[in-house]
Amino acid sequence: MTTPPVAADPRQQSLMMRACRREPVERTPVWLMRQAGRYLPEYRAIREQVGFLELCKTPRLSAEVMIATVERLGVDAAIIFSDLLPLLEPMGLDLEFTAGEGPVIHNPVREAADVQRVRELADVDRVGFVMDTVAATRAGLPDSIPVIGFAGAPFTLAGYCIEAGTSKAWTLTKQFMYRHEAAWHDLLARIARAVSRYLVAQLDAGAQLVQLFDSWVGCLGPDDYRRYVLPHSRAALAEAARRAPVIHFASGNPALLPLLAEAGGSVIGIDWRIDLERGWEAVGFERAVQGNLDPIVLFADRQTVRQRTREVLARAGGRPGHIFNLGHGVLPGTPVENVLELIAAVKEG
Ligand code: 1CP
Repeated sequence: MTTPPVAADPRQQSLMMRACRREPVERTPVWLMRQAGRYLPEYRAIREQVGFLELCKTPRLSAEVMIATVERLGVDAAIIFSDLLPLLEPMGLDLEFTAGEGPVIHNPVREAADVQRVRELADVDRVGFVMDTVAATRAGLPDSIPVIGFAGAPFTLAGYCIEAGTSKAWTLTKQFMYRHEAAWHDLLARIARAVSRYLVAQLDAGAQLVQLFDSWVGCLGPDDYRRYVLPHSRAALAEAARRAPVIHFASGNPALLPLLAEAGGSVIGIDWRIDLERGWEAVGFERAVQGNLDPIVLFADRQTVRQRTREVLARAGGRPGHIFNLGHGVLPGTPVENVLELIAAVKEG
């Protein structure tokens, strides 16, 4: 497939794509991590009919969920409706989403030798449903709305493989990392190669950009990030970054921001634990940034939501290259009217 030059391609001229390239925009683009999910009654209604993994594996429904969300919220980008974890299935991990408890992996990686049974993806056919979701989502939206593909970062995916699910402190993951350094690097290299292929396949299927989620890497300090994680995140991103903008997001530790930028990404995601201006300074003003309202602010009254939204915009200081988002995903139970208030406030500037 030949790609038209940026200036001639209407899909490259949206607010979001121009902000990724740090071009001037009429107003700040806005979308929200986890913008489709359990806080939306329409989504809960669909989930009463189908299980979560089944929904992910039904591209027509997944596309419908995200298209309806984009239309309802009036956001400037559509992340595909999928999840970080289905990629682990063709890699040999036995994944289940249990009601209420979230993801469970029935054959976790616990000993160094277990890494040998983690297969890197030779091709992406077994997650072809994700590429079909990208194509169906793209087909259902106007050129002004870019479609974002995504994957979990090597650390975050390794964390799920080792813990057998989610965790608060990622203690087993860190124990594995410190005790079995060679096997750790082997595991992350396998995951990084799979993620790289997966991101490129989503771009080939029609996504305009991709986001790498390192949701839980904030449990590490900067020296450990550099030693145990950075080379693998860099490997996961490099090929996609040659073709399209990449958003590199991590949560939990602002001290990692300069290292995230070093690993790669034309846009760096910033959480609320640092103010946006200082976070941007740490990333470097030559890159775009995405963030960073605390998602729990959305549980306050509408006036507070509006005021805190304006404060984030003020911290961006009118520099080119700010994409408004939360510092992490929308939480279940968030009042929908406050999400709409936030979006209206960003659009009013
Ligand atoms: O219906 C349900 O009960 C499932 C809830 C749900 C949903 C709606 C899960 C389970 N995943 C998703 C969708 C999802 N996940 C999207 C699609 C877009 C959207 O919702 O708008 C995306 C981009 C993700 C990415 C994702 N999955 C992340 C990264 C973002 C973040 O929040 O850091 C992570 C960590 C996951 C893992 C995951 N998926 C689901 C659960 C319960 C979990 C575990 C979370 C944890 O470890 O605590």
